Formats: sequence, C-alpha cells, structure tokens
Amino acid sequence: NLTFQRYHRISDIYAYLEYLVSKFPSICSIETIGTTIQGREIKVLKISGSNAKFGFYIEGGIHAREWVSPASVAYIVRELVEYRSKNSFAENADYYVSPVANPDGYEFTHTNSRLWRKNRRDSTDKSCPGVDLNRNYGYQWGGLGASRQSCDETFAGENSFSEPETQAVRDFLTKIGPSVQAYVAFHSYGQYILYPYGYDKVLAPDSAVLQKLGARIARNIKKASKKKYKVGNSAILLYEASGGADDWAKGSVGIKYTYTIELRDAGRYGFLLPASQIEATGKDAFIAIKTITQEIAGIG
Ligand code: 0X9
Ligand code: ZN
Repeated sequence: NLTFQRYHRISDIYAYLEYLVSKFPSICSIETIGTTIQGREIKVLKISGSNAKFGFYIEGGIHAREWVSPASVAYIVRELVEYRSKNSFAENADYYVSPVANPDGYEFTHTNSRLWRKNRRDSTDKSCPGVDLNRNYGYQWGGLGASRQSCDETFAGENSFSEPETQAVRDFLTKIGPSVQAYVAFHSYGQYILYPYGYDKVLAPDSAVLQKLGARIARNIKKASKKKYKVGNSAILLYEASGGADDWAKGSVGIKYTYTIELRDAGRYGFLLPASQIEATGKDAFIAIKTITQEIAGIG
C-alpha cells in the first residue's frame, strides 16, 4: 500500500500495482510493455470496466523530475480500484495506466540529480546523456522546440522512436488499437490543460470539442479545490515543441481526446512541489480523468 504523504521510489510504485493485482485480480492486470536502457521494466496496469466501451491511456512520469505526476497517477489508480464503488463511472472504460514512463530518469532524480528531465541514454560523445522522451515521438519529429544536440534538455534523440521507452508505448498502443479514445499525459508544473497540436500553432479539426471539454475539466477542478487551470492549444498557450507523445497519439494513432495536463503548482515550488500537496494535486488529476470518461460515455 502507498502513502500519498511522500514521494516514492519506482519499486514502491510497482509493488503497489502488484498488490492491486493480487487483491483485485478480476479487474487488475499488469503488462510489461518494454525495458529501459538500464534494464528497468516499463509497466502498464490495466483496470477493466464491467461495461467498457472504450480504452483510456494514462501516462505519468515521462519527465523524470516532475514527481507529482507519478504520484498523482498512483492516486488516480487508488480511486479507480480501491474506491471503485464510489466511482462507478469507471465501469465504462478500460484504463491502461503507465505511472512511470521514464523509469531510469525517475530513479536518477532520487539517487543523483533531483532536476534531471530526460532518460539516461548514453550519447555518442558520452559527455551529455539523455533524450527528452517527449521530443522523441514520431509525429512531426525534430521540428520546433526540439534540439538535435545531446547536451540540451530538449534533445529529440538521433531518430524518432530511437528510445526503448517511446518504442514500448508506440508498440503497445498500436497493439491495443482503435478502441482507445482518450490519452492523458500528466506533467508538472504550471496548471495547464493542453490539447494538440504542440509541434506548431496548428489546431486539429475537432479542437473546439477539446477546448470545451478542457474548460469543463478546469471548471470542475476549480469547484473542488479553487485552483485555476488554464485551457488551450499547447503551442499557443505554452510553446511549440515537436515530437511529443500527445501529438503522436492524436495525429498518428487518431485518439480523439488527447490532453497534456501540467499539474500543480503555478510556480512557487515548481518541480519541487512539497509532498503535502500530493493528495490535492492527485484530486485535480482524478477530476480530469472522471470528466473525460463521463463525456465519452455520455454520462456527464
Ligand atoms: O515541454 C513539454 O514536453 C511539456 N511541458 S514540460 O514543462 N512538462 O516539459 C509540454 C508538452 C506539450 N505537448 C507538446 N508540445 N506536444
Ligand atoms: Zn513534463
């Protein structure tokens, strides 16, 4: 069992997933979708709905230092599994939850360097390791806001999908296929609800739907916690950045309800969000998942 009073190592997070499978075997199962450069497993927890009409992919921890992301995703998992009886909306979907999309980087922020962002790929010159996994996806890869230089924080990699972590997600989503209707990636910080595209100031044909639903999420969060989240196109509201998981999910896989959500805070603590704010931030994240599920299921 996990406490939400502190941040956890990946072994604790994975042990929690295993515990849920042992305690709730009829709804929970784990798939290892890949292995990192340093040999760590990339795990996805499937939470099956009794009346599932669509799949919902939830990604956390692609950026190593954004600790409140895996913590909030674990909080969502607890709501969907352990508190399932009061969250019956969840029966409408099969959730595929990847709490730590960048295990090597996440562990490195615990053991070596708290503000590390990328994975731990050794670069050719060895001096600057790491690829920004959220610049390594294959939709408009290598464009604006992505670097070709390994020393940069936004290094896109030698090629699109050069990294085992992004390959794993690509292959898994390709396999589970068109049933998936929602993809949410949790990041920090800034309190933004962002929708594609991010590679340039380009809107998808259905962006008005995403803006409207994003505004509903923000309203529901504000009602519950008083916190304000800004809603908008990611390139316009934040900055252009190509090769993101969200753009690929939307543009290549065709997942309609694709968002990147930057969780708390608005800048005071930034990546170093105190653990005392995990619960409240997890609640924001859970409200987003609930609101999107209700919209797709038509029970909003
Ligand atoms: O730059 C990013 O990858 C995300 N912001 S963060 O501060 N957490 O690093 C935003 C990504 C938005 N999506 C795309 N640009 N595709
Ligand atoms: Zn991030």
